[in-house]
Amino acid sequence: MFIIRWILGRIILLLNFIFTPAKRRRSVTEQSEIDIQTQSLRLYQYKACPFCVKVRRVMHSQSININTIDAKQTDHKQVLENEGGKVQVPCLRIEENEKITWLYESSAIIDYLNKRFA
Ligand SMILES: N[C@@H](CCC(=O)N[C@@H](CS)C(=O)NCC(=O)O)C(=O)O
Repeated sequence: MFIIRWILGRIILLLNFIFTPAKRRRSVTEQSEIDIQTQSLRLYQYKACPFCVKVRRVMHSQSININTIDAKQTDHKQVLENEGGKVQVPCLRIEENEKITWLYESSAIIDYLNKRFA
């Protein structure tokens, strides 16, 4: 089972690499404004999870630079479970006005990114 999942993960990464979407181009000023806003976001993810790849592709195509956190690492996984509520990726940690929100579900994350940055 582990081997099959590992192979599927590599295929997903390969296809993602081959069909990398074009990156959105913004003016330097506009991009740096967005980069400032995205500093307060963290994406908890697994490298080869298809739902995480889906979110990362949107980030790439919209030139949204968000720090990614490897939730396979025990310490990060524990933070996700204790603070977010469950171990499920992708999960977007949003820090806004001293309030932290943990947004689960790839479609909800993509909606949020599109509404805020696209
Ligand atoms: N409906 C969710 C599905 C997410 C999902 O199933 N993620 C898997 C990884 S691909 C997960 O977090 N599983 C829990 C675990 O690995 O501990 C979404 O669209 O984000």
